[in-house]
Amino acid sequence: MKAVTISILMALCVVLVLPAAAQTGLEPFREIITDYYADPYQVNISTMPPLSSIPLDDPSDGINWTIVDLPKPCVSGDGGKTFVMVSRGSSNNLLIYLEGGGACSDYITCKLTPSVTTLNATNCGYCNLAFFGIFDKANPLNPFRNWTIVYIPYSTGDVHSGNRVMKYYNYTSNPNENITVYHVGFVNSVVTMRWLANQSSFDKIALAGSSAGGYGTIANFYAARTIFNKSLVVINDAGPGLSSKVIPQFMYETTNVTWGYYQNFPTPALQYVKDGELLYVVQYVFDTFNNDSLYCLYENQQDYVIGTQFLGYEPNDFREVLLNVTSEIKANYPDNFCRYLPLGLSHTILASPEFYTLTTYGVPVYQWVADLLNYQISDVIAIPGDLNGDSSVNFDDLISTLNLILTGSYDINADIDLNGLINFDDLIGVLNIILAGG
Ligand SMILES: [Ca+2]
Ligand SMILES: [Ca+2]
Repeated sequence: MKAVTISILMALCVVLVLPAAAQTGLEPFREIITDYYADPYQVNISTMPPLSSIPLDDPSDGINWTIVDLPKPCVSGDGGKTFVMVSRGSSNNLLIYLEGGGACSDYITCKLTPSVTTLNATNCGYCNLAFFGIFDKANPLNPFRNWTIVYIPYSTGDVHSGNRVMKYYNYTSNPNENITVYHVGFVNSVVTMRWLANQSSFDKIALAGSSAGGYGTIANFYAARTIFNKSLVVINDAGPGLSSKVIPQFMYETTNVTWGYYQNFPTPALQYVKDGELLYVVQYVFDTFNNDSLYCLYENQQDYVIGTQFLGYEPNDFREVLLNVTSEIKANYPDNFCRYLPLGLSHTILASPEFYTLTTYGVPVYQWVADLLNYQISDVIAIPGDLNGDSSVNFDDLISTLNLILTGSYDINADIDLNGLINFDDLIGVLNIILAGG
């Protein structure tokens, strides 16, 4: 399956080194239809129902969603109507969740996976999809059990950041084939947040998102902090805010133009971007609001979907960039920025059952999140070969690896070659780490 993916990506790259496809984009195969789609702060929200009219959701029987339509000009990526889902909780706390689901910035990437630009909603929205992980309200371990949860579906291909309408032409065969995409995720999310802020003053506010929704937390952090006018906790689930250096569709220069997100940030915010890495922008929010909010990232260090499929890195090269960028932000804002970085090729966790089972060095993910909501932050970063979490790789870890082999057990921190099993190769791998200085 990996080989297939890589060959698809290689095919894309071959196509994209055609002379017309300069690094700045695919002009003339891209056309801006509407430069700035809508000012989300001017959209009339008075047609939306009062939050208090939405039934209180009893958590004991699981989550029950209520659909709330977003007013025009909010639209899905194909121009159709769009909505949010609400589960109203008994506490006065609010979680806003940004759904994931890929990204696109040209004909190929938008057309090949229609779900990127189309809301695939059943008559109950996503109610039959979103009930694992943080949406499993029946689970007593769920830190959001009694919270009001607002789920913002994703179909705009723009990681919830955009405010632009684009037309993309088929540059591989028939240029008369084209697709129009409403990259207006930022309009939808800001309208949703304005509606909520207009309802009530909440005690605690959290903004979270998975994958594309994780990237979306970067684009919406400043807006959320401004609209609610109070501190908040942001949990970015596997949307590390890094850009590709080799895949033209997902380079910073490309997405900034096709989604037009630069229009949605205050001008000084994007001056924080370094080397095309958007994650640095969270520092602007810390600086602007006296470090009163938290921004924390969950991400697998070799996340195959983000690191390899979208950004084009070898897994361990992605790991290096991820650690470099996040360590710099951590050094700058030790009390506001934190990370939970397991080893492995996996992707998201917030909407998965693994939210309750994955543990790194004795810290379960759900506990790490629960602590964040109480403004207690911690960095949990797995080190290859360090099985006991003492931040060094030494003889104890070698013995532990040997024990794993003898008992047929598994620990990803000992799986040096990430092949899903612990064997002699990993023992040599741990030994080499020790010999290299631990
Ligand atoms: Ca150790
Ligand atoms: Ca192995």
